[in-house]
Amino acid sequence: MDLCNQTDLFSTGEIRKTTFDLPGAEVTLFENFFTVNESNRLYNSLLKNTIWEQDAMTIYGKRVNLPRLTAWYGDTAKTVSYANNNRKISPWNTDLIEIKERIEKEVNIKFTRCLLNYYRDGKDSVDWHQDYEESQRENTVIGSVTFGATRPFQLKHATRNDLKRISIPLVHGSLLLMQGATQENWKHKIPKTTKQIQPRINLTFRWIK
Ligand SMILES: O=C(O)CCC(=O)C(=O)O
Ligand SMILES: [Mn+2]
Repeated sequence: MDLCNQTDLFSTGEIRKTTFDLPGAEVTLFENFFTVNESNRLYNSLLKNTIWEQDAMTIYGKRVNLPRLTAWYGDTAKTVSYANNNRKISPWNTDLIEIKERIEKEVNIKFTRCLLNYYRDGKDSVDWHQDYEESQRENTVIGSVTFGATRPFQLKHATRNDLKRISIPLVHGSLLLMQGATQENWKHKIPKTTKQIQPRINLTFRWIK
């Protein structure tokens, strides 16, 4: 499937870098980080080859399915605690290694984990949250890659309501880097939409011991 035919939008093939001026955060967007051809290939391959799971969380004592499918990949066969579930980590595959190594050229870190999210339609979403455990949010890096439909990525300050929220459209083939104190100070979400939209795959590369 061809997800995006906007070849003339970035016809030079150049990466477009945007830095956001948010107090206590370092957020940078790279559009066209992957070319349209690479993005179409990786979307189709990840969709087919990822071991997608329906995870659940407990809210007021009730088990509730997450509104998206997820998968954990990474360096080890250890389990991680995420949304109250102990999930197995699958070993990196060639697609993930290709993506990971491209991001690692931009940041001085070797990622150990990747969480993949599959948003099947506009009803799938992720609510306000901060990445990493609270005690481990200082000076972190998240490399977030999008393939498929564009969804708005919203950011709001965790404690200050005098600061405006921002919304960053994450397009096919984009990389969003969140670094420094971003996870300590800001929350993020992907809202639901009633619009008819195509599916979207998001990958967040993380450094977790
Ligand atoms: O889908 C996205 O862009 C964000 C996903 C996310 O925030 C997460 O998995 O922690
Ligand atoms: Mn997140």
